[in-house]
Amino acid sequence: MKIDAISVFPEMFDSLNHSLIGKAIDNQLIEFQALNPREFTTDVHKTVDDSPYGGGAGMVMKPEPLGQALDKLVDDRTVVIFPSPAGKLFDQATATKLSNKKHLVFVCGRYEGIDQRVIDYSATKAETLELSIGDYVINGGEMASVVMIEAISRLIPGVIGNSESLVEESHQDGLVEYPSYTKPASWNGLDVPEVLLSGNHAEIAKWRRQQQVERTEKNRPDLI
Ligand code: JBK
Repeated sequence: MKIDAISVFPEMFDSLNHSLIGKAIDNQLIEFQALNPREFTTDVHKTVDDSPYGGGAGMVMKPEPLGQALDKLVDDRTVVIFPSPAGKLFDQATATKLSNKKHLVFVCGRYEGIDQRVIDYSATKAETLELSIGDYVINGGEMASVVMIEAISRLIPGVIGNSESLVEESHQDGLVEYPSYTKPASWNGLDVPEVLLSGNHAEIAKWRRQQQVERTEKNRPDLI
């Protein structure tokens, strides 16, 4: 898969060069590049933002540099993603769908957002999605893109070694994970649940499923 990001802070994507995703980039399972829209400015100050029409606080990202960056990267097989708190919620189902695509472009807004015409223009060229990673305020689309890229990349065959570790993990089956334990069996007066030491695999599976249901009911009733 090819993944591009358009961002005035391309260094914020350096974290992708570490860990499993970094290895997938090294192995050419994933090809990642970050492009700075300042490269497409023509004024001495390399201006990428301006004050909003209609007034209000903050600055809005100008359409021309982002539009030119899109022109350079996007074709009709690309999926363009605008991380935004105004977007649809990005979830595991979205990650799975996007992991089957050939080319993703993440367009990162800073400041108060992006001129709406950039999103409308993108939609004339390619499938275009506004996606939110959650209901909180961060300073731009970069870290939201990194989160989505990690969630998507790990679903690409070969990126994660053990396919079972993919299936077993949270949310794939609509419940949160069961609690995990390792040695020692007793630590600081806290004991590993007896059943996990029993060797009875049917009982262990039953206990884990019960734990998943209890934790989901307690912490994530919205999933039930
Ligand atoms: C948020 O994707 N998001 O959720 C997002 C992107 C950019 C700014 C934001 O505050 N929440």
